[in-house]
Amino acid sequence: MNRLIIISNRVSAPNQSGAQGGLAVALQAALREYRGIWFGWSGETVESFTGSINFNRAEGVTTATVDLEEQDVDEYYNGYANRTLWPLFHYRIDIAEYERGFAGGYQRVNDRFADTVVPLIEPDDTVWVQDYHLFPLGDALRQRGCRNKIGFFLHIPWPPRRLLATLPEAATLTRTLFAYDVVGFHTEEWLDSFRDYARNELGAVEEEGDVLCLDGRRVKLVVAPIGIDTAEFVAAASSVPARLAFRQMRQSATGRDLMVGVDRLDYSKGLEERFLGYERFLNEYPEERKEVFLLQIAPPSRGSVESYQRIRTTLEGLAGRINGAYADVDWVPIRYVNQGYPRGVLAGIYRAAKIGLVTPLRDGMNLVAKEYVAAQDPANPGVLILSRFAGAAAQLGKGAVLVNPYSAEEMSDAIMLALKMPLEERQQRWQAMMENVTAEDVLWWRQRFTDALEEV
Ligand code: GDG
Repeated sequence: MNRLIIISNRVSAPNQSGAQGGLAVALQAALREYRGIWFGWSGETVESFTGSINFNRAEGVTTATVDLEEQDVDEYYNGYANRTLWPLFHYRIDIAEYERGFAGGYQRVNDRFADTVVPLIEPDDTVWVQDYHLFPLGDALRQRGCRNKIGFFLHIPWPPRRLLATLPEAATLTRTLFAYDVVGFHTEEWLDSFRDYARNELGAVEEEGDVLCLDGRRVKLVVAPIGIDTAEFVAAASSVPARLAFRQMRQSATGRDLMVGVDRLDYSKGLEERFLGYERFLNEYPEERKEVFLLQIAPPSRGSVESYQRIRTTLEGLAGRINGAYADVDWVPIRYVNQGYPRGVLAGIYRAAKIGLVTPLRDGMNLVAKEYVAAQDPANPGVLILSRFAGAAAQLGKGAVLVNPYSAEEMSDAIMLALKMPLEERQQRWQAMMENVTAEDVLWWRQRFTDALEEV
């Protein structure tokens, strides 16, 4: 394969030790294998947009970043991406905000990205655009004469047709995806929803081999579930920081079972419902109460968006209420932590946890589920409790205890089941999940997508 040009909203420095989005971690691993460039926003703002590029090379990855104007960030990032598309694509039309100003800023930034990146693209390069911030970028590149192969991967769900129809720009936005050669999704379900919209609302026609055709443009659809860098994570789980964290957790648990949740502080992750499910468990099984506690790590994200400030306040209240109602002098049910930790430390904490709680209300994939599996001790693995509504359930459904996160009762039952699960069953379930996490890792994902792109 020739050079790979990856374009995403943000570019983050390799091996950054703090909290990182799943996408950042996956792309760094993928890019290390290829010659290529990772292009995107620096995270910085300037008075007026210049399009000047800042190049950097570290750990085998070349990054190229641009600064945006404050208005760009307000309308494109905080606005259209985080206040319009993110809630809508996670089925939350009740909090999605539809404003023309956001849509205008979104298109402007996509055009700016296209103007800036076009001179970097050589004729043999393959271009791979990432995620919902950049739906129209392929179209903008085509308008500037780019004839390269261009692929697009969506990291979040594609919502059902009738929900998407509430977005004023739904048709235009979906139409722009036909500028790509290949469009990828984590699951069959998200792909089906896209196809359903394109066929029924736009009149796209299906051709053999998951190809959709609209106004003479053809796009191939692929399911490519993202994985983690499994070998790296398994190694991280026995690194020195992991072993220290493991020991520290076990000591502070004083013989009790640890349940762990690790999520960006986001309403899609079902944190409120998780706390309520746990509260239900505490209520239903008083004799089990002090046998277990929940460590919830939730680094804040998107703090300038109001719905994120709200969820933060709600969770603080809920954690306080539950701890207030149930805590004793020698035990607190929830340790609620609003900061990020280095990956090695996370891996050690996962390994120390008898239960991994991954219960989003809706999630494109969810990498924490896979990291939890990869970090386990094969001789004594923990149990993954996983939401049916995470993309990861399609791959890990055989080994995980699947739950409906909207039901506190189901969550409570699942916690009880996991706590009492015999070693042999835990090992069998873990084995099934680990086989998947090993075989379908991040490099497999990249290969599956780029192969599809090569073939068209
Ligand atoms: C989007 C989609 C899809 C979290 N806290 C810390 C930390 N993290 C890392 C985790 C994991 C990543 O962040 C989160 O990834 P997820 O996949 O769970 O979720 P999103 O950020 O919402 O990612 C999602 C993903 O894109 C990829 O396609 O799976 O569905 O929503 O890697 O470990 N990392 C560190 N410290 C923390 O405190 N170092």
